[in-house]
Amino acid sequence: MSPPPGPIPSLETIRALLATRVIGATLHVHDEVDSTNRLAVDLAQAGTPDGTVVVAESQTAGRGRQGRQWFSPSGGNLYLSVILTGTNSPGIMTWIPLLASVAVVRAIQEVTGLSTRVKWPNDVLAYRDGHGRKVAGILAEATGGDPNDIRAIVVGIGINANMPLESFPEDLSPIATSLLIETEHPVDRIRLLATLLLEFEHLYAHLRTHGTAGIRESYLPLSDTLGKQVRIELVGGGQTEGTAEAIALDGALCLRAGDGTVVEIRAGDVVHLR
Ligand code: BT5
Repeated sequence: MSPPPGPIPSLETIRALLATRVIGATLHVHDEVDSTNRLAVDLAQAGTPDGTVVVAESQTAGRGRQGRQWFSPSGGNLYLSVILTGTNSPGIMTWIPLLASVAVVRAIQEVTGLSTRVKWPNDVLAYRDGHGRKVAGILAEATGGDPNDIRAIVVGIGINANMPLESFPEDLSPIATSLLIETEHPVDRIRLLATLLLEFEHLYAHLRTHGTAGIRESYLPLSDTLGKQVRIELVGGGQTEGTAEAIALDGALCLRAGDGTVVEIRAGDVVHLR
């Protein structure tokens, strides 16, 4: 495998490759930050325009969901946050990470040819030898505090692009992977970024014009969870098991329990059982 390419290119180089009109029209590129999401939340609160993007070469405190961490070394991955201020309808929050996961799957497919799938709600997995390994993670956060009065949504995306296996910490190497590991070729990160933002822009425009139905339609064939027997580890403790049967109109996962009842899950961690 080739060594990962060098540091993230300049703002001008990235801008020259972007074909988007809204997403990335305002662009911040940093070498090292604590978290692009943290920075993006601050920018959103200061009134940055819809579609502002923050990109960093590395993060010292990359965030996952529920206070978890995102391993974010320098040397060839993508860490970015997109700030959305143009949609604040109640219930939209569940769809934004799903939209982002569709954009990630499409961009990876287009740039590397690798097919990936989505573990509900938004873990992007690459499959090899019957095992799915996480190649990208998404974290959507709302600003404003009140779920009925969302001012902005910050969508953080981390993609392991050119990270070799030996760079993963021990606890991640069995469950995580990178595009380099899966395809055995280094990926042009900036092309990946530009493609991702373009896919994101198309889906976002569609969402704003036509609502969530189209996003749901795009998401369903990419879901690796539907039809599977799963265990859901619920936010705040507890767990439930059943068959992942459908995605509800608001993006919730519908789970059919052993007794035939259907439960709708809006937040939790899915473990695929079979
Ligand atoms: C996520 O959380 O998957 C959301 C990750 C979002 C990261 C982006 S990077 C840019 C932006 N700025 C931020 O600060 N964050 C966003 P969750 O589903 O909770 O998964 C976290 C779990 O994934 C961890 O507990 C580890 O098990 C695993 N993990 C951590 N780093 C990883 C990595 N680089 N690759 C694959 N898995 C990882």
